Amino acid sequence: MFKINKEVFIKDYKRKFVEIHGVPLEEGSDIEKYQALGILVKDYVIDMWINTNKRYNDNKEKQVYYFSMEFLLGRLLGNSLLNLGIRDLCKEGLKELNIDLDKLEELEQDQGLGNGGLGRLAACFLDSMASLNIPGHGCGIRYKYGFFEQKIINGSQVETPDVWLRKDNVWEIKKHNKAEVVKFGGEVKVEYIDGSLKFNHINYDSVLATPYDTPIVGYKNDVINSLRLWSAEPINNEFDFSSFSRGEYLKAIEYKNSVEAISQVLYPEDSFYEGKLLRLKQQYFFVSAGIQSIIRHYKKHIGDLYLLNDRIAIHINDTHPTMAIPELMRILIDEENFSWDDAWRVTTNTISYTNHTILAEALEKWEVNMFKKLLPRIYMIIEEIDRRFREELNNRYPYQEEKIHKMAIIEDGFVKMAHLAVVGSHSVNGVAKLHTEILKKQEMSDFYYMFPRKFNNKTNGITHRRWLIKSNPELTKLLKMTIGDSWIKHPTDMEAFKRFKDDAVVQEKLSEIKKNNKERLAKKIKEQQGIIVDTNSIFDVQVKRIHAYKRQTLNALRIMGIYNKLLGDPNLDIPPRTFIFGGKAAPGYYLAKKTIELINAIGKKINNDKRINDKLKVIFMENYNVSLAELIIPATDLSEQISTTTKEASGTSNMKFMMNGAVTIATLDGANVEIRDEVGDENIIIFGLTEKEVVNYYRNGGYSSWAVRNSDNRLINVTEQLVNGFYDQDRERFRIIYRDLLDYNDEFFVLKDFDSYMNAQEKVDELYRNKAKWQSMAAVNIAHSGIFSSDRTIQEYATGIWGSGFLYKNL
Ligand code: 26Q
Repeated sequence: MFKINKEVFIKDYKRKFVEIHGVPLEEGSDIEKYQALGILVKDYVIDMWINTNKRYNDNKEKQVYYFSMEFLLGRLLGNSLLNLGIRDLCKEGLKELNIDLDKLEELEQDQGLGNGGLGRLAACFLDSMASLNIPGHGCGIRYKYGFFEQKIINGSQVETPDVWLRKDNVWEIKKHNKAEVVKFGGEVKVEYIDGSLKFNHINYDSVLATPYDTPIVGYKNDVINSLRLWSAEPINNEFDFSSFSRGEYLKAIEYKNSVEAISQVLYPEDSFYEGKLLRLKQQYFFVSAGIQSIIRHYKKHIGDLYLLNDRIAIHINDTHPTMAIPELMRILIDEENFSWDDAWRVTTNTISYTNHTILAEALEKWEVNMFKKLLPRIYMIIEEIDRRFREELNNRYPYQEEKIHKMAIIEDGFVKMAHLAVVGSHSVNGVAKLHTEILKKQEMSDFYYMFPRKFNNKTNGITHRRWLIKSNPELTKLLKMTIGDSWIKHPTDMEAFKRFKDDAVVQEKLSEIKKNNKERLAKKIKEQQGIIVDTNSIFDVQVKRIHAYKRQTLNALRIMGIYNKLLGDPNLDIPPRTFIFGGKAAPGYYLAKKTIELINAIGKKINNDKRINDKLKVIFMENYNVSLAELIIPATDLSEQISTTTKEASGTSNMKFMMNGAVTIATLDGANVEIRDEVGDENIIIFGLTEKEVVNYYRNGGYSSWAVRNSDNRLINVTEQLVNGFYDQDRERFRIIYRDLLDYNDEFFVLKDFDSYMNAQEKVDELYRNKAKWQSMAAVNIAHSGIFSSDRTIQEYATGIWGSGFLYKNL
């Protein structure tokens, strides 16, 4: 294991500081101190990084490549130090130099190259692969601008660009010599040479893909894996002088801009697909660069491409990287002279696919004409995959035209990426039990009946190193004191903590820790918004992307309902609550943006209403991101997981909250089901429509949101308050929410679940009043959270899908 002592660290740090800044440490600014520390850590890591790669090559271990359009890493300094096992030592060393490590860590910009759950999952997986000694690397795009920053101005979301590279990124290394060329456009000339067809791609435009590698540090095991992110550059980084001489100066600049546009910005939509050409370019750009570099490395170190799937696994994070399938086919056939059948065998056995959503509006399909023009050779290959697949379907289901249309890859002028991903891979997994069942029995049932053995479940997880050890040091200490530290390597050992659930001393300690974490958050709220919140109140939190299916509106109507009740009876005896929201709306998602406005309007009214004696406070935290999550989650008493049943594939914040001792109020959706199974009905509060009821309504109708509203006075009041000037003089401001709930019959059953949700919240009040009961629930949640470590998830992927994590020396 990496070893260093404090004295050496201090010496190294001082030298590094002077070396890069050219001034004495005492004269340096905090940001310079942060940079010096980051660069020093990277120095420490470099030899291990080289050794790790050498070992992988020498032992010919099976390599996993995790392809994802998004990696939501957050900050790296603290977690790298933690995983190297030197964080405490550095903290002490820096203290001797009068430097506060926590403060330096907070200066790091979040690396926010992702939208939400899917991108953060990729980041947790990288941490777990490295920590479990699994040779697994990320492959993605180095967006110049990550996920936008959110400002709240007059209660509305305003987007500003995330200029995360303004200061140097100390973690990445640019690898000029590992650049790849990616080809767009042009035509394919087919020739018949020596008895076989040759495909010649001509007149294409070239783009240079240059990789930047970031070290992913394993937990105290000397393993350093890589995250490789590709940046798009013009082939000739200088201006093309031949263009100048022809007087085509503007063309040269246009070319440069159009190339750089490819890795310019992350698309901020997370559940709504739009068939934009630039998005398609992004997808092929990083997939092609990634596959080419994998094959180049493979040929150099291993050689026999017919054994590719024994030595490497390629995983695609949702359908966004599905072009890995035709791209690998292209290289094997066009460049390595494979027969179609051999190429298909190797490709399908190499690639595996995870589905993260069943929302119809999120399914990717690309217009054939656009696709063909941008990627003519890739399109030809997909056409051939489709032709052969249809042949198979014809044999299996003769004369069942409708079924064949439904299942085909190219249909109605579109390429359906999910169909390509299922047909071209050997494994298809969902991200929680219920989600996988829905995929098998409903959304993908035709495919499931055809390829039953491809389908499997891998319930999501989160890295306990970031989401517990790093973000909640006091709870970590309590766990170590009570049950030792074996859980750090074996998270399910946390179950031993259950023994202490009714221990008065431990309960007292749990409540003290929660209180301290709430104070930390309260301080931030005061700084951000100037609002003082009561840390004895229930911190009731819903943080996630703003989306109709996640039902922030249900939460908002609930708060309006409680407020009305309090106005009717100001002496009503209820525990005070602080409602905390956070999350970004896609810039083009009007209803979601209005939801943010509504929450802020409710806050403005309630927070300033003296009549209710500060019993309620509503806070919308600006710019929710990974770092803010690390602050909010440990301070939460009540975790809101209230999506319409069947809509949330898994959810992962639900796991982070329970691991930090929050109690969950939830519908039986996504991984909430498994959380309930773990902690038992007594330790979670479940409400709302069941899966069967929801499916029944969607299939057979029978729901009238007007009827539900008219039968409940609370609902009549709160819906009217949306449009009668109660929360804003402008009565039209929230009209769209009103109409969505009533005139459009409330697609996500907000009104239907209102009563059950209100009752569940009353139960929360009752439970919270009983301090012992509440802390015992918290303890049980913590104790059962180990199973939701992404170490467990990755172990399952490795053994069940990738066949990695053991040596291939003897092959
Ligand atoms: C697709 C095409 C064009 C533009 C954007 C997109 C796009 C981008 C991001 C579509 C979807 C996403 C992200 C989806 C996502 O985050 N899904 C979440 O994945 C989590 C990890 O599995 C689950 O826990 C959540 O339930 C699921 O919503």
